[in-house]
Amino acid sequence: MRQAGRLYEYLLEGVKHFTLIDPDKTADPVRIARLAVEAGTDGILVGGSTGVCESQMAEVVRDIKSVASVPVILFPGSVAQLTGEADGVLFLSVLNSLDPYFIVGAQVQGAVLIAKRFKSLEVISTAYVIVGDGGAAGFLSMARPVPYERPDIAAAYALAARYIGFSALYLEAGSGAQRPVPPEAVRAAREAFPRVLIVGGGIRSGEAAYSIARERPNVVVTGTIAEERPERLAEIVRAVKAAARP
Ligand code: 1GP
Repeated sequence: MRQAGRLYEYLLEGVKHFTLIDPDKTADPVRIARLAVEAGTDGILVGGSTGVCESQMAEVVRDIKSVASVPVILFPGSVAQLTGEADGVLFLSVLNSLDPYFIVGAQVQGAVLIAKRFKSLEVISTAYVIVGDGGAAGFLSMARPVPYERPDIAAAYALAARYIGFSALYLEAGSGAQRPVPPEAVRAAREAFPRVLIVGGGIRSGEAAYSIARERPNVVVTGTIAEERPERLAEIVRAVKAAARP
């Protein structure tokens, strides 16, 4: 079930690099947004697992949009991270959570907010699957992560996401993960899921980004590196684009 929205069409084209900005971890979101756009990033995700409320999200997204020429998309860690200031929202369901709240409970609350207050947001229904380390996202959403060495299980989740009808699938190793999602798991998910595939968590080098982008997900996400080693961002973006060439 593809969405016809402009943002969704944009996500579907080729292999892109997106930068995650977590307002709780970033002292200066505008600086990171500028840096990311200069490095050639194709979009900005805004969100985090903890410590961000609606008014802060609205302000941060507005500030980022004032300097970024690329789409800005909400990546909410909770219902409190919704705002109408962004171009769209990854409407996440943590498919491998053990707690129904993270599969559908938060979504019921968020859906009403979007319908009543944030109608302009393009909603991208996204199966969020935690892999390996999982980081804070995995821990807080009570996920049972897909083991790093089991691409077959990643593929099973991808198939389930496809048959349920999600428009996107996000394979998440967790922000700051020791290891990213293995390319084998990305390949298996790519074969099973023909819509928008997003991969992120623990990508810290051009080499790692390249080996993931070779499997042709639609979006490769990095967050932490822009904070810790901003000089590496351009190399990572270049690697994603190089891998995307036929
Ligand atoms: C987290 O996938 C993103 O949701 C980015 O992770 O901060 O490790 O780059 P990193």
